[in-house]
Amino acid sequence: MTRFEAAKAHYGDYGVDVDKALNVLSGVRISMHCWQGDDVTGFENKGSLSGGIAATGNYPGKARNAEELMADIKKALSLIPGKHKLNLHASYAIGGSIPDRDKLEPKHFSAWADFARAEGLGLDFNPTFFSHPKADKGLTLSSPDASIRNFWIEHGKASRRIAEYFGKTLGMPALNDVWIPDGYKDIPADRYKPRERLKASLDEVFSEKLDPNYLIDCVESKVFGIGLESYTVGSHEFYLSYAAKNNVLCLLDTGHFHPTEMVSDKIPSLLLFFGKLALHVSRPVRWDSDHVIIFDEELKEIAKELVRCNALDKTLIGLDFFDASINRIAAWVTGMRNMQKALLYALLMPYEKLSRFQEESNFTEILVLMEECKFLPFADVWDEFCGRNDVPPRDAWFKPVLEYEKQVLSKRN
Ligand code: RNT
Ligand code: ZN
Repeated sequence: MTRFEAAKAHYGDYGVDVDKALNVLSGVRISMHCWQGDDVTGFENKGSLSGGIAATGNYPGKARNAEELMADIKKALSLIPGKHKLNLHASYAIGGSIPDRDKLEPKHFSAWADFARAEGLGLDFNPTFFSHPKADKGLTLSSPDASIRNFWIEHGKASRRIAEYFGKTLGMPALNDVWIPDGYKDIPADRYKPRERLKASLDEVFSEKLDPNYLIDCVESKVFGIGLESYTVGSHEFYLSYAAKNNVLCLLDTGHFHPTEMVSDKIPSLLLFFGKLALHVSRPVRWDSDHVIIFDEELKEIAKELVRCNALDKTLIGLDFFDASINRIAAWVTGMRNMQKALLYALLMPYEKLSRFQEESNFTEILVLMEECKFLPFADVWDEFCGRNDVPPRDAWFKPVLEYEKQVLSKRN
């Protein structure tokens, strides 16, 4: 009997169908964010990262252009089981004469569409409302200056068209995620007007009717940014209300809430009121919202909610972290595999039994069974999943990354 067969029998004792779990996991596409590959630099070369976010560290070998970024993405994906999506930012347009962001068009991203098609990937998109001279006051869609606001409104509209194009050309809907940095470092004199302006700007951004079969719109909230600590225009209440009233999604970035707030707990509530759910899975550490995701309690809890709410088909799972202090390909692979591990862990839990216990108020049984589940032979099922998908099991994926670092990354400077 192999370790996998033994594990399967062990799970079987608890009524868990391991093959079914593996099949379900095979169908889950996770959107891997391109920006871990180059510390959110993008291809415009207009200056440093701004907008209340920061990538710290200077690990050698970051991608300097589209060719290198694509090669690194391919390397990472070759070590991650399954088929996925790639999440792009507007600052990653490719070509000779790229216009300013208000004038971007689908054609400036056709090289990415070709790449995605060749690699069997879906695409998602993000307008880039930061790292730009017109965002240097930390205000974009909520700016009191109408010309600044209009520039960013045009950028928002352009981005929706690009996302719709991705959806159409790849035959898989693309998420367009509006996140803006807008906020104030110190206590504002007026919290109302910036939000009033943001609301009106968003109405304009979303005014063009595009095909919902290919484009999924969402807005992403945040609690604070670096240098913008006292007030965020696009707060959670603001966007949750906006999304509910305007038929767009409210994306939950798991790094964007107060440290004791559980994002997992928000999932069922949103699912009851929205047809779909959009996530940026990240890991908050003190002031930073973007550490590489690890296999921790909250990640497992998020995965459990997605599984037991039967929401895997309606959730757009994207990752959002950027660590510049470690090998960037290892960061991607660790995060993507951890998201999948958490989903597998969740898929291997005996929910029917646990939920019946809850309905019958058998709380002792729940405690005992949940604790036992933590010791079931999960790792053997994970190794089987890697094997079935032709990628290295355990930490065997790391050797090829080191080899690539030696052969390719170390030659960049
Ligand atoms: C910032 C938001 C946003 C960005 C990316 C790069 O706090 O999470 O999603 O991380 O757009
Ligand atoms: Zn995010």
